Amino acid sequence: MAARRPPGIEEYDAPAGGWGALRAVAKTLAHQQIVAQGTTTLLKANQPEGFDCPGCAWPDPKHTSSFEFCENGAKAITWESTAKRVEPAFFAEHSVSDLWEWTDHKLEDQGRLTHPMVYNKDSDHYEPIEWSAAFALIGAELNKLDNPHQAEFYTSGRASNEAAFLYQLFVRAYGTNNFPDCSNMCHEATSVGLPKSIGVGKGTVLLEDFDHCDAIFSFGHNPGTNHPRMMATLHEAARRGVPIVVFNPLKERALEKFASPQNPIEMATMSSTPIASAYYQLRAGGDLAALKGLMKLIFERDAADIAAGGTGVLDRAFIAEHTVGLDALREDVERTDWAHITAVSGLSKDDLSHAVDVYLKSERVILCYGMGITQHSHGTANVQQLANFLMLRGNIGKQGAGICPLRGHSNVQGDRTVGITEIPNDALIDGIERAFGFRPTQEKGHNAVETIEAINDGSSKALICLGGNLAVAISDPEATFPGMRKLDLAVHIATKLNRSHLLMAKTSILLPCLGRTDLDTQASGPQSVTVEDSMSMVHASRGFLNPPSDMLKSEPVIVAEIAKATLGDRYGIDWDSMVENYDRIRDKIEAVFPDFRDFNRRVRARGGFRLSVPASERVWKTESGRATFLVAKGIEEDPLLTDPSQLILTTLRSHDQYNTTIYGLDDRYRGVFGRRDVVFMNKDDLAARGLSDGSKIDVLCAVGGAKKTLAVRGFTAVQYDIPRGAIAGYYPEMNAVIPLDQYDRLSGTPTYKGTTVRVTGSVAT
Ligand SMILES: Nc1nc2c(c(=O)[nH]1)N[C@H]1C(S)=C(S)[C@@H](COP(=O)(O)OP(=O)(O)OC[C@H]3O[C@@H](n4cnc5c(=O)[nH]c(N)nc54)[C@H](O)[C@@H]3O)O[C@H]1N2
Ligand SMILES: Nc1nc2c(c(=O)[nH]1)N[C@H]1C(S)=C(S)[C@@H](COP(=O)(O)OP(=O)(O)OC[C@H]3O[C@@H](n4cnc5c(=O)[nH]c(N)nc54)[C@H](O)[C@@H]3O)O[C@H]1N2
Ligand SMILES: [Mo]
Repeated sequence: MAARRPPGIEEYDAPAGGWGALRAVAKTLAHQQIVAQGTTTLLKANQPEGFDCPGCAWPDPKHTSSFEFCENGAKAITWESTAKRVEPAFFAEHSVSDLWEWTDHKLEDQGRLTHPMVYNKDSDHYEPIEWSAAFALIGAELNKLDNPHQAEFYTSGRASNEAAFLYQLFVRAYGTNNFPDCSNMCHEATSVGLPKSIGVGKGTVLLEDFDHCDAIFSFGHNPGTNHPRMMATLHEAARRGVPIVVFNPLKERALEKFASPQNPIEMATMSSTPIASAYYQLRAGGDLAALKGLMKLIFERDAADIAAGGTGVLDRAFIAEHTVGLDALREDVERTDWAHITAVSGLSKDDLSHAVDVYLKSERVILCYGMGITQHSHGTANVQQLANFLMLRGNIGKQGAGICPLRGHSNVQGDRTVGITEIPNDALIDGIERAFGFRPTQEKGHNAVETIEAINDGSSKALICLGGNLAVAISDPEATFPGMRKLDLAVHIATKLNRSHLLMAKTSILLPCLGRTDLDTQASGPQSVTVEDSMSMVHASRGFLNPPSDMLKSEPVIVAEIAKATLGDRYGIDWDSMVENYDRIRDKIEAVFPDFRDFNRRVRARGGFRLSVPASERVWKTESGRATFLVAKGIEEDPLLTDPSQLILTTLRSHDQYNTTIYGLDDRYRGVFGRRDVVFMNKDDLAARGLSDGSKIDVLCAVGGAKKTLAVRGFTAVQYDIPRGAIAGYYPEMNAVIPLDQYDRLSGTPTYKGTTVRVTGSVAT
């Protein structure tokens, strides 16, 4: 008889996609009470005249995908276009202290915010405020600060290019580069790492490249849940016989087998397509070791081939013409011994050798990666070793090959492109001076972690958030929450209520805004915004639903009004004119960033246009003018090598969530239903601690300088197919064990996928 599993834990054998996905879409529509309108809404997503799906940043072939079948896109859209509302009566009924006790899921599930609100500390309630009064209050508070560096301006990656551009203009005119950004918690390792390797911090492939590749390598991303439209591409490649080699500690269902809802035969026969041709379950944090192992084997094979009279397996012509640094890389890799590689990666030399067979057999290789690579103390090094691996065989800048970071938020890449950065380069500062006649400061500003540190030590006193849920997304709530409660000013521009809005500053203001799906009408008529996808394609997005309330303003308008209230007519910037017609914002974007030449015309073409990615043409904007092989510090410092009682914690998104937005409590493909308080563990790691499937456990942080041990207590251990030495739990719950001071020193990215912890039987009562 099969052992009894903990409550809510089941085996789930069905493929990803298929009927399960269609059933989930229907359920989602019903839950948001929008059955009739919902289907038309879904049909407009990613169509030429429609809006950009806020679900993910994967491109669409000429914007013609049959998107209505994408389960998690449907969740993202219906969550925003819900019929539920959070009106002033809601806030009159519930005090902030009461709301604090609600779950994150329940807070957001109340629906769309409809009115600007201000916190009244005497009553402990949010109360309505006129827009004009709210803007005046924000301006007055910002102008009260001793200097502009005492304010922090956060951006979450949903913001359109137009909103983000106005926002950075406002903040730079105000006088600081304090731009904490969701990207600091996400692909910063890409933005910092790749420019040094290949001269650009973005991916080099286009969707068409997948039609020409001979192999796909996939590191640390879960497309069935997080980039669902990518499944169409992987499904097609797999059916074409392209090997797909996966490195991931967890057997993610969609990477194993996928039934395409658009394939009538798979749907009718309930069959599916295997996706991964080989699946390597490396230990969390083992990528650097695995990559060094792969490269070590490539050098070995190269030497052997040459000794046997061949010409070697490296792309010598590419290396000679386009790169520098090969010898240093070779030395580093040769110095790294196999015992360390296998211990840290959790993979055998044979495993790695099979992967190298596939790599060497393929002329054109695409490498895709996600958060499993970037959210580590060595995230930047990881990214650079991925680039090395590709460059050894000339797999960058040729058709069917390249590096493909899976971006997170649907416009996180665009926000960076139009100036959201705490480290502005000369081109950006010069561009602003050219277009607006003032020269902003170039002094480095704060990233996300530095922002929290500055708020905690009292040196920052104001926080403005253009979307997002910073307090919950960042590590260590015990350090973050009290700091935020000491602020003088907190302003949140948001669509839905979340926990960050309940950390009350002396003055707290909540400003409701239009979302992607809403019709945005300004003086010149209905407006479109623009976004940039993972492949640097820029295209227009136009909402068409009646906004949830007449009171809502668009993000560009809100930013412009805050700017006017704060700056008056400083530098003569004509904010009103720009928001009357967003074409005028785009003209200014073009004036600052020459790459957007002819922006308004080109963005009106079907499918939009691509921003230049010089590395795709083998033009290298690096210091040496060449692609650069970079050496990463060794792997011997892995904590498990010195203390086997420790474990590496990685954190995951469930299938029913969008970052801190929790749509529901199921994680269907991993067999978890109705709960999130679980930790996935290997059978032997459980046994070694006298624990078993279903034991109540505590997860205790084993690193960092926090005075008190950070912990998550009373969670349920779930025996799971995960390598020894690694455990996994859900984001954001697990942020409670991740100290603020654990991050990649090069990119500032927190160690969300590699925090050293201990697990014990629970002492929670
Ligand atoms: N539906 C939905 N879509 C989303 C999001 C969402 O929350 N929900 N979030 C959006 C955002 S902002 C982002 S950044 C992306 C995130 O998309 P992903 O990068 O896919 O996100 P994660 O769930 O964090 O985990 C990635 C994968 O990394 C694996 N992994 C964990 N640790 C390691 C490791 O050390 N090495 C390797 N090789 N693999 C590891 C995990 O098992 C998991 O499969 O998705 C975007 N799209
Ligand atoms: N442990 C752990 N922590 C992580 C991660 C992890 O993998 N593990 N991932 C990190 C990553 S990759 C990211 S990107 C961050 C995400 O961090 P954030 O981007 O800050 O978080 P979200 O959960 O995406 O933000 C959700 C909120 O955005 C608001 N919102 C939604 N749509 C709109 C809109 O159109 N306009 C405006 N103004 N507001 C809107 C809503 O109020 C909603 O409550 O979290 C990071 N934190
Ligand atoms: Mo992200």
